[in-house]
Amino acid sequence: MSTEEPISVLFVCLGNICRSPMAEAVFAHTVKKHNLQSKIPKIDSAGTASYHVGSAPDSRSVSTCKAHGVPVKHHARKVSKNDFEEFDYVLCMDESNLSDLKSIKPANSKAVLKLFGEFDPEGERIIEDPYYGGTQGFEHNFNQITRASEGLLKHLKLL
Ligand code: WE7
Repeated sequence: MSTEEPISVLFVCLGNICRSPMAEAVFAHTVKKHNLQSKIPKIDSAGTASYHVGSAPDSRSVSTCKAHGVPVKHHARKVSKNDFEEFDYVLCMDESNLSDLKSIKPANSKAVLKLFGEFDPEGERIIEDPYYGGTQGFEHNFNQITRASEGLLKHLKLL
């Protein structure tokens, strides 16, 4: 019998419509693939900006995920102080997200706040904003997120 506590993970980007819902979907799909849902039962995403709250993910994120057999279902929400109590890991995409989150994180929060790209075995630390670029940016994000998802599970000693 396992004695470890279940782990919860929150992914964060700017608007919560491109990178973080993709990360949520890909990581959840990876967790399911390895039958680890009982170890990581809570996976969500949020944005640092309120601009898109309530919106569905960007159609380019949805089609990139769909092309790789990964379902996406999310509505944008804004990250809150409380997320730092609710989640063990708060993983973001770029240095701007990281600096915004550092200013929100309560001093007593034990959440691990990091760039998701820190878990990429290829060492690509920044998952860049694809919003004003072409579809290849989304494809590149998808590949980074796929590698970092497996890397995170290895870090957690679940693979
Ligand atoms: C983005 C974005 C992204 C940039 N998703 N938006 Cl226009 C705007 C204004 C405030 C907040 C948001 Cl979220 C948005 C729409 C959504 N990934 N990236 N905007 C972006 C990129 C480079 C320079 C400036 C911005 C606003």
